[in-house]
Amino acid sequence: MLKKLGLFLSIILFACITFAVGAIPVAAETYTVKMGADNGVLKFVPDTLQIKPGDTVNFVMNKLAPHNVVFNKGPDGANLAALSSSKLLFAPGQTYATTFPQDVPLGIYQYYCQPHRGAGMVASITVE
Ligand SMILES: [Cu+2]
Repeated sequence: MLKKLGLFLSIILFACITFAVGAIPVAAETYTVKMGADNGVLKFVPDTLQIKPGDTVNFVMNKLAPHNVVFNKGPDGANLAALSSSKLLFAPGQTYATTFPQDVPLGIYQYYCQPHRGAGMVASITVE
């Protein structure tokens, strides 16, 4: 009887700890994506990225201006316009930061740079 009670109590305790640990909010991260590779290639670097809801992606103007960030494909319900910025960045170091909200639909978000889309300046961000 006591043994059973002990087991029961340890299960409850384990459940409480698991819940408490799960409830601790994970701090949002900020990722940097360079616009234009250091070696002079028209690319976003990195051109694939895994993030979580709530994270921010900071696009930094690097080489071969001008660049911008236009999201054109995402999971159902994604607000692609809210993530995009058609404003062109020219000066190295200029930034455009976009935050993926906590309630953002999970999936793959594809984006491109308007002036260099034809040159292959396309990339994606996976929210998981
Ligand atoms: Cu560009």
